Amino acid sequence: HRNLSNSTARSQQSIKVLDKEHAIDDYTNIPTSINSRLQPEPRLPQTVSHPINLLCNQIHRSMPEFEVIKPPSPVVTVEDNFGSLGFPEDHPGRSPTDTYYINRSTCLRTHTSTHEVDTFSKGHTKWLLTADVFRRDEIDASHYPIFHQMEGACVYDLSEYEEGGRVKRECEEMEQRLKTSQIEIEDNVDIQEAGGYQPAHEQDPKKKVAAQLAMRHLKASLNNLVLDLFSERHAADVASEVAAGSTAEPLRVRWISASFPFTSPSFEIEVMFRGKWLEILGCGVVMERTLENAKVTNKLGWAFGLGLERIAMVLFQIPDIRLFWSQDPRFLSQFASPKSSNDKKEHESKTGVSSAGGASVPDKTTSPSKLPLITFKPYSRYPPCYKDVSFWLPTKSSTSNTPALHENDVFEVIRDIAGDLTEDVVLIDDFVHPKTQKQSKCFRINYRSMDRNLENEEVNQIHAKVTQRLVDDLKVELR
Ligand code: FA5
Ligand code: MG
Repeated sequence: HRNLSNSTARSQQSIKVLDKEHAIDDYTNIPTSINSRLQPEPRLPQTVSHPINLLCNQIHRSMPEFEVIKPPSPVVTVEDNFGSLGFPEDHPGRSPTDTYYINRSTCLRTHTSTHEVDTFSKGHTKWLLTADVFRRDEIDASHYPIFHQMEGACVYDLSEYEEGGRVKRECEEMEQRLKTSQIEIEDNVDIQEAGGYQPAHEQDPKKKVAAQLAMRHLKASLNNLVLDLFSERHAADVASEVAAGSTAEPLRVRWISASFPFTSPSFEIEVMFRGKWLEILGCGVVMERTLENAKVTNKLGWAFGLGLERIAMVLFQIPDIRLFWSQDPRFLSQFASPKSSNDKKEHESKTGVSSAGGASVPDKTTSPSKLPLITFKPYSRYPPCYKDVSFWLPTKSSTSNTPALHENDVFEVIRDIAGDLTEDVVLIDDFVHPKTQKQSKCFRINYRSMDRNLENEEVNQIHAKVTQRLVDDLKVELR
């Protein structure tokens, strides 16, 4: 079921990824649009004043005891990405509909957890690692095929979990700070629903107590990180809500139960953003099996994986994930100055001089080691251009029980051709013909550039290419 939408690679035996030739097989599915954007190291976290860079720096400052690990290449073994973390063979994340495979044994990392076993096995016990990750996924304002995660993990000796030990002391300190915080963090998670404590912990009473304390330490640590990142933003939003006519909504944060093959219990944190819950991270108590794979014994701890774009979207009020890749100075310049935009406004009204246009105002009050309270101001929204495509799905072969077509395959074709010109894609109609049993789907594509106006003629040409490729590669029958 190879859906290799890369015609150059299809006629060859190998594919070149980051200057290295790799044999291809029936799993190979890396399109040119992704391959051409691979970097040995992720670029955005290193770009000074880029919102991802500002956010990373703040997290590093907020967690000073954590050692910062350099990101390895995004090309990883399937074993490191899934196997060593305990993903079962039939886990949906492993499917080529969800993951970019170079071949059956090599893929692009789908998360930074890929490097957990290796980092622990090198002896690191408290660390942060930021990298670009890659997923075949839906197309909308909060999903992008390349995004950035920061993995964080820490393990302590079992003895440190004992009564009077450092873990409990740290929990109490962190919880004290949370008590006085303005942000209310909802947490009604049922531990059993979150996977409970793994059997290895349950059997040994000492380990069970340690695992319970690790969970408490994890929650206090991440809630403190949430405070460090969002409390100023929250205070500003509350203040502007008090001022008449503002629509800013004070921050809402909640914990929910989750499931990962390498942590138990497992959780996710969501933040209310523009009327919807937005998932910003996954985390949990590290399973003993993961640590054993890293040859770490007599230690226990927790790990998390942050979705950096999602957090930056909430923090800076960035409405669309595509903007992180924009080269438009109207985007980048808004983050370039150490002055916050609120200060800027004040400056303008006092002096009558506008500091817009990227010119930075010398700043004496704000220390450069503080996260600037910037609210992104959308410079302009160009009109959307909606195009529908309706087709009959290829009929399922009687020998296979896999669906004839996965939605991610459709999204990939659209992304490969239209790139950042697609804002979102929605399935608007889906039905089975009562007589022929054939399945029909209709997708509505919203073509809109972040930076310029699209001419109807240009969109028509792109849409025609998308349609042709759906026919050629996915064997659909247009209606
Ligand atoms: C993971 O990737 C786990 N590795 C996280 C983890 C680490 C759990 C350590 C336990 C211990 P998840 O698939 O939920 O989990 O992704 C983590 C975050 O990445 C999400 O919460 C979300 O903020 C972000 N994310 C996921 N998919 C996308 C996407 N297509 N575009 C942008 N951000 C995304
Ligand atoms: Mg998730």
